[in-house]
Amino acid sequence: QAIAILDSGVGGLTVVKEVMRQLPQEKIIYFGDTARSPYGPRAASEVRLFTRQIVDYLLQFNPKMIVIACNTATAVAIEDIRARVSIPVVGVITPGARAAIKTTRSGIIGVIGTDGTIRSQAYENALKMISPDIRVYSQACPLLAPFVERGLFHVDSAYRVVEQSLQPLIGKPIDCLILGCTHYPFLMESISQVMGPQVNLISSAEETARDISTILSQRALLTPSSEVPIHQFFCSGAPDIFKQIAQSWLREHISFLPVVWQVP
Ligand code: DGN
Repeated sequence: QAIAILDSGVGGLTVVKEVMRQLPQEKIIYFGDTARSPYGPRAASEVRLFTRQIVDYLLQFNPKMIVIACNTATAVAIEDIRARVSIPVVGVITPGARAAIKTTRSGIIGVIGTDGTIRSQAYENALKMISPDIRVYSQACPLLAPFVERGLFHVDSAYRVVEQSLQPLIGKPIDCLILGCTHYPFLMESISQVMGPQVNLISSAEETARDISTILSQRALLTPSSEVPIHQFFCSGAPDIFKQIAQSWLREHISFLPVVWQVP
């Protein structure tokens, strides 16, 4: 049985990479909703509907777990999905918040994400649930995910867009910055250059993969290490750019078969 992982596009591949590293024997079925990306500017009700449609599609593969590797969808749809399926559903916000709390010394944390994620205040709530005294500076960066979706992470214009987007956080007394969108680790170098070495960057991918591992092990659902998985990737839009980004990001030869699904 596979782990089903979904995102609005290529962002969830940052979580896939970490799952492959921590749990190399687990089979992954990935769905990137590239035809309807970005999710950030959409109404919460629409993101909930899209997430439900993707989960319904993925359920045909009888997965053992659903991972919502999209902060925007986690923020508004995770409870809805949990109520609809009987398998474990893992999101990326609680793991990201937990990783930031472990890292911060000052208790002052920055969060960047899509408009939808920042508007939902899901990170503030998750951070304050773990540690009520934490101070949070949030900033929506709506231009970044669409840039990544086009495969433009190393170009000069990407650096300039990152610089511009992060401007409101410069000079704020934060000691760590949560990359509250799974697309942002693709821009890690530029973000780190703009924020400087005193700010730790937190990607929720590592901590999310750890949660996946813990839950699978608690439920005796881990795949025996002798198995060699064949992963499957699906995207709803044009497959070429998705395939190109996935192969360069995952940097290993995987059996790769993107299938275009025309979303309703
Ligand atoms: N990767 C998604 C997230 O983590 O929020 C959404 C990016 C987007 O669709 N704009």
